[in-house]
Amino acid sequence: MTEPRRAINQDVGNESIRTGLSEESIRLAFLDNLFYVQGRFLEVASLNDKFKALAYTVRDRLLHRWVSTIHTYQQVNPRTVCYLSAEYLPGPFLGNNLLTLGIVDSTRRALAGLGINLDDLIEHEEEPGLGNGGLGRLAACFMDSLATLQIPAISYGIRYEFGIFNQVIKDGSQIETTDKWLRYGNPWEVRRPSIAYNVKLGGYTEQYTDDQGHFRVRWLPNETFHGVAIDTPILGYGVNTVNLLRLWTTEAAEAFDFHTFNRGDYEGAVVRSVRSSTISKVLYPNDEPEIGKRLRLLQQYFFVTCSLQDMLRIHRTTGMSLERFHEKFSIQLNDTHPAIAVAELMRLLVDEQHMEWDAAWHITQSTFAYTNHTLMPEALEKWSVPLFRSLLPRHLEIIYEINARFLDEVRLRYPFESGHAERLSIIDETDPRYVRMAHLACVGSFAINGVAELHSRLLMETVLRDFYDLWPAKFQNKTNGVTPRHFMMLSNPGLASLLTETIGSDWKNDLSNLRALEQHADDPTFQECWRRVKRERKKALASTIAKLCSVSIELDSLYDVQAKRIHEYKRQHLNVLHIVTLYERIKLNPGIEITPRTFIFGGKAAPGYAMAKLMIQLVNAVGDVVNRDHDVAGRLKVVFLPNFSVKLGYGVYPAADLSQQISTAGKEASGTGNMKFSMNGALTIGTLDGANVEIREEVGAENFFLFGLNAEEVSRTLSEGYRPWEIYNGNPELKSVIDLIGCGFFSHGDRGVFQPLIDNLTRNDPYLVLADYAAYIACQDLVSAAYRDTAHWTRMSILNVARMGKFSSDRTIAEYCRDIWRATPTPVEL
Ligand code: NBG
Repeated sequence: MTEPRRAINQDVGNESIRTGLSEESIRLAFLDNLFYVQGRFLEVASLNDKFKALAYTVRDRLLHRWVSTIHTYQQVNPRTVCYLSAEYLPGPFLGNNLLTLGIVDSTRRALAGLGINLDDLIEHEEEPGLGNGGLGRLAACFMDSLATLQIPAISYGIRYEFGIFNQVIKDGSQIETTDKWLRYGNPWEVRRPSIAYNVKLGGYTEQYTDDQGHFRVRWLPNETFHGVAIDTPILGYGVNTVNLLRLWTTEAAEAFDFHTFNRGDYEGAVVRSVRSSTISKVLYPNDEPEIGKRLRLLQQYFFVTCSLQDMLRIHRTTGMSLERFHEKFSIQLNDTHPAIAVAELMRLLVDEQHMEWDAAWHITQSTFAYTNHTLMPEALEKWSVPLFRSLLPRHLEIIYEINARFLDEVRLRYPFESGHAERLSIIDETDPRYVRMAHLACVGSFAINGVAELHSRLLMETVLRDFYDLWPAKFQNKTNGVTPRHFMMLSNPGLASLLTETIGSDWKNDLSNLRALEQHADDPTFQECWRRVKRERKKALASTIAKLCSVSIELDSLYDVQAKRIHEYKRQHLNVLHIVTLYERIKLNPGIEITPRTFIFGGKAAPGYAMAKLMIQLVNAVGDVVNRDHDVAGRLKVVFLPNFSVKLGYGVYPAADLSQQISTAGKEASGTGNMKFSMNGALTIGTLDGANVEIREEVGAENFFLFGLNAEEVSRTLSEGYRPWEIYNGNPELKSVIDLIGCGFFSHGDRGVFQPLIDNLTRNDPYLVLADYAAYIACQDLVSAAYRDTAHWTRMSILNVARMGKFSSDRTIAEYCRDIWRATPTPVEL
């Protein structure tokens, strides 16, 4: 048996094995944790035991930096950013924490000495799927950048027991299964039972006069439970700053009701405790929110009140007066999910801290800033007034009061126009009435931003136009970014070392330094290395695909990838129309010269979104026929990667040759996958939508495949009475493609399966798939031709990477700090 040595006070040379970074310290710490935490010795340890022992070993090193961070903050009392987000998608932690600590190699050697392969342990980790897509992943990139830029920050959210569902593909269709990410425990988190807050629900309010004769309101809820903090340390790259991801979980305030219990109603006694513990149970799997789900409003209120109470507690420890709350904290609302915070902070200040309304409102309006992430009208959250009143009666009163004062201001501003008050009101006065969360967020915030230039402009011109007219100075743009640590260094180590060998390592903390690559873009030797890196990643993805989809793909084919949530506006069906177009061309003309392509799809459909699920079925149905057809063998393959996740993404982005960013112009707020692909040397085929516009500006029009209507043309086309039926009839190639799908060719002769999709495209087509079809096909033909000129393609690929500096989330966070949060770096010494 391998003898573990006791850790505490155990030194190796002059290192403690709890904190040391040398190979020997890590090896001993690993054995120690395996024995004393997992209760195992090496010979009988399972893969999970080893993974956990290593995770604890790494976490020890994080905790050490965490304590130093807290000490520093206690001394300096810095301004702190609080990010409120209902979703986080951090990906697996092990690989990233090793990278940020700079101990990948020493750990690899330490484990190798024990006969363990580090990659097996990294691969074993299940990621927390606490988000749906771009919004949650953006929050995770921001955490990485905040810590790396040494900005004091707390990210608040919900620790869902079940995250985003697992997607299984059965007979070509999506089946959802439960995500049990906590099944084997989560070694990264630290539960804080002493950091817990009361959460009230329902009931009614009561007015009273206090001892000093002040008018007050109290809320008498009919239910109370607890939110408990569960913390995960987030270490910055190359620095000692450890920020906090603080997620709340529910607990019944009393384990069960003893009164009921003593009456002999044992079951009734536990019911209440069961009910409240369901609040943080499960993530809503819609990437655009749906209206009116009671549990969802509960979740939002739950995490918001715990977070605000926590900030008030921290604020008290600083000794600052309550009036200076907004000097200590800047709170960012990640979309409208946490917008109830505006009313909740007012309630805490006015009802519980007995502050005057005006003073409280000043603090509230100086604290919050709001980021909008979508223009889709159906995604603008609203809650029916009756539902709202039944759960949060006091908040409804507060919102009415905020609204009354706000509308007085509006009427003063527009004395002769009544329409403004109605349009701006926080309450939508239809029957039943609704609380408009975006309006609450706008009124309660000092800054409002979109996530890409085009999106911010469209916000000001359309959805939030009246607010923009009223308060133009509140509006800003903050173009999204992604972290190069996760999406280059961690996921594409081969590329990272090539970059470092070629231009030094300064790019890791300042991505604009990648510009230095430009001078190598035409160098044949460098190009050769570049292609070798890409080929390695393509090979790795091919083996993943072989494993997950049982399809073998050609390494030399063009990997044409679309990985993102499945949605009509993202237009995965446009992609499919192109595939079928190529397929038909080959069938009609078997000798035709075609650039071999592998079409790779990934992404989940919301379980209740029938059309999106049908799109998945279509991809698989087409793949099923194409992949078996000998006429196209070696030229076309179509695969759908099941259960796309951050972890799978790490394998996909670096392997892509072509990145599909083909949403209807004006619909995709920003996109962030577009950045991850381009940063890894994929070229983009895309519309002028979201951040595509800026990516194209940066990499150069000649290194980007642009097609399709722009946002203005899209709205003009729709307003002039769009007739997709005429386009279908006017384009023989398109007609034949749609007819091939419609006649059951891809569905074993069943004409019914895809009919809803075809009807939608030919009769309605709200996302202008047919309007953009011809331009898309022509552009894809250019892509095919370009891919055959290897040297030129490689040059474009290099230039894409060289010019992606703007899209580091470090740049985004630096802008938020400068223009919104007024936060500055606070370095931490060990
Ligand atoms: C998404 C947008 C994306 C954007 C991310 C991050 C929502 C509500 N919005 O385009 O669809 O990149 O937010 O900003 O999830």
